[in-house]
Amino acid sequence: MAQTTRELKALIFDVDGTLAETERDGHRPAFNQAFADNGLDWQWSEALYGELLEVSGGKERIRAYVQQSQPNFVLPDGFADLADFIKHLHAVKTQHYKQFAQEGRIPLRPGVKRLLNEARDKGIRLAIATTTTPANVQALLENTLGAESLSWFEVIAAGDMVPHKKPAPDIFEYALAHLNLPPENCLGFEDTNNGLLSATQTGLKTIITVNDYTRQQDFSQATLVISDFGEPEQPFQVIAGDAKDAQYFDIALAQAICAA
Ligand code: XBP
Repeated sequence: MAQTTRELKALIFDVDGTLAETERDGHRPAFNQAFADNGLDWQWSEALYGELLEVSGGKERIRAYVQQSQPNFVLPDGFADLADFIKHLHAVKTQHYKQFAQEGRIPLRPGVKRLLNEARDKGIRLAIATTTTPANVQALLENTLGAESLSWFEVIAAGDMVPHKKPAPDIFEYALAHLNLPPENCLGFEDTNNGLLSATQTGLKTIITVNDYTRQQDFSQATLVISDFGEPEQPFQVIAGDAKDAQYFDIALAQAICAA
């Protein structure tokens, strides 16, 4: 069987916490607003939300919270069962998230726009592998990079497109299949241990950009752990791995990591 050359051909990005601080700036306040809209006194503090983030998927997160913290919850009238009510709550939450994105409340993280544009200039293909909903990805990209940016990504693998959410490998496998590329020609980008497990199970070398929710997590399987992608005038901090003296994450560094 021919040896696969480790030439970089595509970058596969997680969204929440990687492209933007969406958990802090978007999802958590959107969940709380949806709870209030539905007469629930549930308020997810930053600390509680940090714990709840162990559960991938907003609908799954709400269910885990009810089971763990709301033993006396009574299903409101008009809903067939808990799943039906959670689906309603999540749809309301998604509307609030989209509104926050439209209001410009969810900016991209440092270096993201620069890296995406450099990849496009150099013919490196782009994909997304995220647990959030396609609607949320569209709202974030449209309101930070413009409507045409959706076409930059050959595949936007998101949410319920796959049966098992992160840390299962399904969503990254879906992205690789639609790129029709082996993992050796791609790099994964994540911010959580769940996401790292998902990406690395497919064989992807994975770069972690940490944030306040994930800084203390186990990233021992990551190829490189950095504070963020950095900018020429705002160098990143290297937390683990070999950044080859780079001051910020660019395509040259990505190519060197892929080829190593
Ligand atoms: C992060 C998640 C998502 C978001 C909330 O996704 O686990 O569930 O927290 O979005 P990723 P939804 O890191 O894979 O981008 O409510 O739409 O699930």
